[in-house]
Amino acid sequence: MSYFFGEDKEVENIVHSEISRLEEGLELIASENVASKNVMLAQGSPLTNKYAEGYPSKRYYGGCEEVDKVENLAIARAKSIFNCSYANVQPHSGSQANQAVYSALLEPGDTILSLSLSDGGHLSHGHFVTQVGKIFKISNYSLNEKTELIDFDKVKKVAFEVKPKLIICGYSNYSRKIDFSSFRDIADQVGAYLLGDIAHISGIVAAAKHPSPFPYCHIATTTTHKTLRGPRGGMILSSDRDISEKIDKAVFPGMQGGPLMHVIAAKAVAFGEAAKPSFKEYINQVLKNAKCLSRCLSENGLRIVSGGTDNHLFSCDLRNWKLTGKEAEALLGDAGITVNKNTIPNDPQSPFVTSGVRIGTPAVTTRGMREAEMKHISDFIVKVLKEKADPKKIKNEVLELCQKFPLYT
Ligand code: DSN
Repeated sequence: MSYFFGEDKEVENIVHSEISRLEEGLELIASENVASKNVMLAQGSPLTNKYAEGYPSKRYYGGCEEVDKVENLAIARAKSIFNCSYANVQPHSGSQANQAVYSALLEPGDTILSLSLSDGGHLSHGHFVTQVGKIFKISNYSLNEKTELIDFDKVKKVAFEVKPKLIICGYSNYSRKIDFSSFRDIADQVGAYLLGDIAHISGIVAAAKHPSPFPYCHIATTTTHKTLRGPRGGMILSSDRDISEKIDKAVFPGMQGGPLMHVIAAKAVAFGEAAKPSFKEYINQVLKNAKCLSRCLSENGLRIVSGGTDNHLFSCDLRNWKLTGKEAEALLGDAGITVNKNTIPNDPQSPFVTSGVRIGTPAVTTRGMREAEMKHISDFIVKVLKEKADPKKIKNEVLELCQKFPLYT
């Protein structure tokens, strides 16, 4: 695929090099995907020029008739695929969507209860290095040490101790289904709101291959670019009218200025794609591929956190193979395989080193890869990380595989 920037060869060259990197390598970062050409065309459209502070029919600028239509379309499609009565499609990112929820529902000093970052939670769920961690009191629940699954006894115990105003479920590095109903039981017992951060799994929810956060969560947030395969951005969903009004005010004017109307157009395109039967088939294959790849690696002696996966990702404990996450990320990078280091539960290493890598199948599945290719990918990983083969040699084999699955034609 060729992009022409006319005069700006410097930027054009970088974009072309990035396209080559994507074409010639295996993208296994669980939070990344490959947006369609139609998503990119909408995102690259002249709608980038429009200021539209406010909401459809209630803007602070003239000339919003057309962008009103596209925002309304994105909202209608989002409500339909997630089966809820409210969507705010303006958040620029998942973290900003979460911050808008906190600002709408909480007062400074209120307590948020979330999964610790090291067990698979997310920075924006209140890590102490973030603004959220400074403004609110943060308490964490952790995974069950034996099963590495959500331990509802632990969640309940800590919820009763700290009496949170908000409980967050939904994670960055958790490979099992989320039992929203059990979280809601606990939230009701302590009088807390329940937020489902479905950033990672929203595509799987849209395809009805993971239980919906509704009606259990008061509110759900998501990014639009992970399994949902849209443009980079965020979104907030709910079916509670009082909450929705507060969220709208929290997003604008509370936190953000002008919405990115070109990105909202691209979100509308992605939501349209997610409603098609072909998207269900895609998500089905993402799940099959994640199961297959984790099983192949496990058969080669790699420990998979919690023993496997029910979604698009899984977390690998590299200690059996005497490697840190940082080392594994670099070695696989040299072989043209992109992963990210990630802490595992009770990780003895720092978050910058880690004992694990997280692996996800959304992007390679978009390329058309299936179980047969997952077996090849497992072999590449085993050769590089376990058998200590020269990554540069494996890179040729990776390239051969990638050339059979062109990304941009
Ligand atoms: N960075 C995203 C992820 O990789 O899960 C979350 O923000």
